[in-house]
Amino acid sequence: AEKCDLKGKWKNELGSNMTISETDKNGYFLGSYLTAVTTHTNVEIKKSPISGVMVHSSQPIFAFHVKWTFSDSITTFTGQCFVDSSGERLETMWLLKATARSSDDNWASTRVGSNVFRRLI
Ligand code: B9F
Repeated sequence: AEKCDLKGKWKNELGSNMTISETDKNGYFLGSYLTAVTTHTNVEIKKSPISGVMVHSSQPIFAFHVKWTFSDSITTFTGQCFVDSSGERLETMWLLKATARSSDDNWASTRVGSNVFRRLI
């Protein structure tokens, strides 16, 4: 299979966009994320910073987190880059932790899901 490179611009099935920078020699990278969706009303979506790490290989695994700048919440993503005839694809799963008002409310503060990203040319 062809090599998968995390660096560049990606879009997922929700329409969210992210840009990932060059990874350093240890696999660490930075980036920015613009989500297409939020369930918050009356908040302006802003670009939010990404920090992550990948394991160098032809179809690399990776993990990164997004610290949302417009809400008190963090999403972590883990996934793998695959290459097929239609190009590179990031298959991910995510956990979104919102700030709970109290420990009693904490049970409801984590969401889980999956996203597939395609490279933007
Ligand atoms: O909407 C989220 C949020 C957190 C606290 C108030 C609003 C922030 C944006 C999350 C975007 C997610 C999706 N976008 C994407 O590309 S990250 C995983 C998905 N992939 C409402 C209250 C608590 C959570 C939502 Fe909130």
